[in-house]
Amino acid sequence: MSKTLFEKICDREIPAEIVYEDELCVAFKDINPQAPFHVQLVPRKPITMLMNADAGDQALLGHLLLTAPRIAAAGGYADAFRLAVNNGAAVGQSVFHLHIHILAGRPFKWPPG
Ligand code: DGP
Repeated sequence: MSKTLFEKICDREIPAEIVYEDELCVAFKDINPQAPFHVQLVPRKPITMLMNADAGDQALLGHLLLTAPRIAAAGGYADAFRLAVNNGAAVGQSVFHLHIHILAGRPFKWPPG
């Protein structure tokens, strides 16, 4: 099966500004940032979307959620950041490899648009 775009970034086959990586995940700056700080945190495992994660991914998903705040803090945004996961094209998912948007550095509205 062909690699997803984000797998290629994880494997350094496509350039990206990687800000964090470990054995389970990679974080890199978004190519089209929607905030002064906009990083994608992706599991190395190419889960297409959150709906397709299963019980075997529990530790991985926990790891991602625990890692995201540390990435925000390393960027200087420990106190105020937003995490977002788009699940499905209808809500804006364009890359079908699970990713957590980490956004910070400007005011955010609620509810999101
Ligand atoms: P989503 O719409 O939720 O699937 O978010 C996909 C994000 O991925 C979007 O914010 C733009 C970003 N993105 C897409 N292609 C690339 C790329 O080649 N490099 C980087 N760094 N980010 C990308």
